[in-house]
Amino acid sequence: MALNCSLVSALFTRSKPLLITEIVSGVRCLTLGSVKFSDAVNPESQVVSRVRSLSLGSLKSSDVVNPETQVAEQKARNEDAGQFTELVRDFLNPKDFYNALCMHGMDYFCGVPDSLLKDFCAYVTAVTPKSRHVITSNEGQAVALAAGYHMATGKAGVVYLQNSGLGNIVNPLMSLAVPNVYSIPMLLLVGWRGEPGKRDEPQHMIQGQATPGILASCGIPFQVLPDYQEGAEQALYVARKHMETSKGPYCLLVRRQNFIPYKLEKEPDLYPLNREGALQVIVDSLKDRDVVVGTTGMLSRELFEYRVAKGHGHEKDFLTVGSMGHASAIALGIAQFKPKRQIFCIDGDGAVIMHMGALATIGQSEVPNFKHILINNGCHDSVGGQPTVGFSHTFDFLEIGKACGYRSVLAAEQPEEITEAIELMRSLEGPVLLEIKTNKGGRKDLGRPTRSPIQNKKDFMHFLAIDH
Ligand SMILES: Cc1ncc(C[n+]2csc(CCOP(=O)(O)OP(=O)(O)O)c2C)c(N)n1
Repeated sequence: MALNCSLVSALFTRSKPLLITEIVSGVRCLTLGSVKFSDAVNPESQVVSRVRSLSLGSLKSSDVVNPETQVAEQKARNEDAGQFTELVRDFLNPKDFYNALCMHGMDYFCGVPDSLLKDFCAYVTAVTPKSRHVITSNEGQAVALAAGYHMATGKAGVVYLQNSGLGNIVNPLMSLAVPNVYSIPMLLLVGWRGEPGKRDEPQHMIQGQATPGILASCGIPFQVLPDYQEGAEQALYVARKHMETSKGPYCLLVRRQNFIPYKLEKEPDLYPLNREGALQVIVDSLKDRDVVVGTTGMLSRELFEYRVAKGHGHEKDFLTVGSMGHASAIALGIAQFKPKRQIFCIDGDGAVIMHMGALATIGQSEVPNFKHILINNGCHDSVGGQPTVGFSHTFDFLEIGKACGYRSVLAAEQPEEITEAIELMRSLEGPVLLEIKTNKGGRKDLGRPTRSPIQNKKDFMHFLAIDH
């Protein structure tokens, strides 16, 4: 097949390559020394500050407070609290907590990054040798890895995850790690999204409420990780003692903003676009009846905002707000039963890697209208930018896609290449895989969908019902 484009840098058929805050500012109500209520915070500024830190709608960039500023502001409020120490808001330093873990003999780390743990995960990534830190494909794999580590060393590893990943660990926890089966001690460090009483997205609210119950039904003892160093050390002591005696997992639930910021060094940009730039080119290249399934994380939020900016409705897009790694299977289910429509799944590298078995299922399915677009930014950008294997020189999504049975695979980087590749995908028999490598990073002022998941599903089903 001759392609009149420098745009698609690689295209293969099956056999041969063709080409191609809640820092609510509420604590500052007392001055140092004599208590003067005249200094109490103006309630209006409190409201502004609250909106700045947490609005679920779209934010203006000027309204966004960076974490360092938040910490500095909070330190100032803490000073204002004076002798009212009960009003002080504490933070754990990732470094101190890391050192405390090591002192308790827990110096092997594995897991899937989480936004609430991002500063801790960033510190682990920065200081731990590769042999003692593995960012795993999914959370269940981390539990299994920690089990292997324990059997080889007799020690307990640290498994970190977001509570969204609890479902992924239930099987290896219950059939491998718990005291009544193989009895494997490990420390689970779980970011508690959707903690009751905190504002969060619908899927996190449900998971957050269920989190203690899930742990309890699995028989995993847990406590909330304190936000001050002495408390955290005490919790680690309890965890270690528990793991020594019961020889099973112990869990620390990590609340929002428990850690002060720690940032990984920014890597140089290698590609013409970032995820959002690539997504916008994709959306601009789609046709009216095309169906989109967006992956978990920032991508679906960017998609939602771009539809607003373009004056489109949202009915063409299914936003996979949770269910990380399952967008492609959702799209496959649609493609099988909507053969006249072109189904585009827009995926992320972390998500594809998390449930990479989906590539085998898709590759072996004979679904000509399934079009898979993978935006590979080499990291879990939505939760702090910790690396995936997506950019490794010895790893290749397109080769995997080919080996799984995708009819064609393509690569594109430049905007014109992406447009041309999507046009080409439309004419090719699926399943087709297009990889777009991008820079990491996104906007800080990204809003969240203002349509609920149920509204999204209803609109989307109406759109799917159009049968021509
Ligand atoms: C089962 C599960 N584990 C972890 C998360 C937290 N999480 C949300 S988005 C994301 C990263 C997704 O990475 P990728 O697919 O590469 O997309 P990017 O954020 O880089 O655009 C993670 C780990 C989750 N939502 N669900």
